[in-house]
Amino acid sequence: MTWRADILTLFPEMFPGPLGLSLAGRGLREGLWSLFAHDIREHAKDRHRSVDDTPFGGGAGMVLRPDVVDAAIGVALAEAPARPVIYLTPRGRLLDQALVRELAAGSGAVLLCGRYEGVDQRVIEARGMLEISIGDYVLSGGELAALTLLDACVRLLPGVMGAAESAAEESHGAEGLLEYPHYTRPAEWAGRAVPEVLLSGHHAAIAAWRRAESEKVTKERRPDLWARHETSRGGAGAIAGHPAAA
Ligand code: 6GU
Repeated sequence: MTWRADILTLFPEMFPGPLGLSLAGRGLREGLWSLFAHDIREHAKDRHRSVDDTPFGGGAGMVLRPDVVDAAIGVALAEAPARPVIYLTPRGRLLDQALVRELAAGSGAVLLCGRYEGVDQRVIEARGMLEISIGDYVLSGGELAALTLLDACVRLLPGVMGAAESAAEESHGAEGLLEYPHYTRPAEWAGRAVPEVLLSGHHAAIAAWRRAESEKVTKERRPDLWARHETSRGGAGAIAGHPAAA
């Protein structure tokens, strides 16, 4: 079976969007993964097709109804049940490469994109949703977050990227370090030379220089990643322990 994503959204026209281009798009056309965008509004119960309502307790904005969202999830899961249901929200746990690897290693995901103020808490709990955020800033909806998460997962699927890129992901990403800087021709440009060692043809020296550059930039820019790199390798599974992983 191919890795399958079902998106639940009020804006299905946003998909596949950028994922229809480049390597992800080619993989999609070749059947290496599949994507189905569902309009949440198709699961509205009333003749006004309402999907949201005002929040109990008052306040601004609208909340997606649990019955409508639950029906949409039911239809999506029926196609391939053994998948996590992910709710994209700035309240979620931060997406990182370890979680991306776990999701890519599974059979796919159902991705719920919120709009308005959010989704009724009861359906989040009833469906055992995994709540995920892509960073500490606020987007106007979960759609761009879903596209981001999918891009990160799909590039890890077998056959989507060339062998060279796959190998790079293994050696770099798995180490938890930032990448070393890259250079190409011309060897001198605007009075700036390429680091001498890269022109030496000395493969061990080049590897050592790149490693040192990776460590330097990680220490400087991301002390949090550096600390994690130093203390642990891998660690507990990112999804393990979550009800949706069962
Ligand atoms: Cl997943 N959704 C929204 N609306 N904003 C976000 C986000 C998600 N992650 C970061 N900001």
